Amino acid sequence: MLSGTFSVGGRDGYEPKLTAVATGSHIDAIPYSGKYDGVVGVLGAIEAINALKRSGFKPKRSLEIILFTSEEPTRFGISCLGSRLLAGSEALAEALKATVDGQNISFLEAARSAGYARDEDDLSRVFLKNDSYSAFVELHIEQAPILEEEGISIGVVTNIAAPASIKVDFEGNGGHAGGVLMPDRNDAGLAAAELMLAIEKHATESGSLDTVGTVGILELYPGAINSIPSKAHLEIDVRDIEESFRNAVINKIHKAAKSIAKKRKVTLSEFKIINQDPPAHSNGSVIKAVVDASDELNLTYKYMISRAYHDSLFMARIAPMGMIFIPCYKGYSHKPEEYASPQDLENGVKVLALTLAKLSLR
Ligand code: HGY
Ligand code: MN
Ligand code: MN
Repeated sequence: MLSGTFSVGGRDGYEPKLTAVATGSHIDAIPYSGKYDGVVGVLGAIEAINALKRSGFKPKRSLEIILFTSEEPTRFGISCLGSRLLAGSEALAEALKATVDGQNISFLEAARSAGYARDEDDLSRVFLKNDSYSAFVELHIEQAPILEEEGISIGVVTNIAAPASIKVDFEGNGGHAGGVLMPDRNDAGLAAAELMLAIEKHATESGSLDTVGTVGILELYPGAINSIPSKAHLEIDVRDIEESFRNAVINKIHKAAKSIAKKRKVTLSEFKIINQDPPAHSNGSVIKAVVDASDELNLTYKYMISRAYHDSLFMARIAPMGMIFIPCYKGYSHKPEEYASPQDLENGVKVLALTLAKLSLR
C-alpha cells in the first residue's frame, strides 16, 4: 500500500498524533476492461489532497492515501486481497503462503519483486488495528446506471453487497467425440452447462432482486473440438445485499452440483468456497460528511447501495467507512466502454476533498 500524508509533500495534520483520515482505492483491473474502476479513487484522492493544499486548508488530522493491491481477483483468485490483509485476515495471511498466480509465481515472490515483502513470510505484520484510522472514504464510479438515468451527481453509499466466490470442478471419462455414443457419455462440460443454468435459476428465484449469480470463468479440458470434456472448471460469483439470501443460493447451487454430478455420472471433484463475506454498512458520521459536502457544493445526491464490492468492504472492519459514487456512462464497468465525464470526475473529487477536510477537523 502506498500512503502519502496530507499534502503529498510531507505536511501532516497540525495534530499528527491523532489518527489519520484515509482515502484511496485500487488501480488493478480485470482483463479487457475499463480505465476508471478504482483509478478514479486513487487519482481523485491525490487531486483532492492537492486541492486542499492549494487552498491553504490546514487539516487537524493527517490525511493518507492508500493504494490497495489486487482488489480484483484476477491474479491470485482472491478479491480485495490487499484490503483483506490490512483488515487482519489470519486465514488469508496463511493461505497466501501457498497461493500462486497463473504463472506459478507465489504471492510472496510477487510481493518481494514489487519491493513490499521482507524475507519473512509473516504477512500478519501488515494487519491494521481497529483504531488505525479515524475514517476511510473511497471515491468510485457507480458501476451501475442509476445516477446517470436519474441525473443525480453524487451517490452516497449506505452499504456494500456481500460477495462470495466458488470454484467448481466436474470430472468425467472424456473420450473420442466420434467413437463414444451419446448414451455412453459422462460429459463434464454438459454438467457444467447444466449447473450454470441452475445458478441462473436459483439467483433469479431467490426472492430478492439483489441476488446475482455469474459464471465468469469456464474452462473445458482437454479443450479440443473432437474430445468429450473430461474436466470442466467453473468459477462462480454470487452476491446479495442480504447475506441470508446469498447464502441460501450458495446452498442450492451446492445441492444442484451434487445432483447433476450423480445424474450425469461425473465426479464433483471440487466445490470450494473461496470467500463468503458479510456486507458492510457505511458509518453514519462519514455519510453525513459526504452529504454536507454535496449540499455545500450544490450537488444533487442519492443514498444508494453498492452491488459492486470495494476495498471499503474490508476497511469498514477497522475504520468508520464511507463511499462517494459518481455516475458512469450507461453504468458500464468491467468492459472497455467504461467512462466517467470530466464534470462528474470534478464533482467527485470536490466532494471527496470537502469530506476529507470535514473529517480531518473532527
Ligand atoms: O467485482 C466487483 O464488484 C469489483 O468491481 N471488483
Ligand atoms: Mn472492479
Ligand atoms: Mn473497483
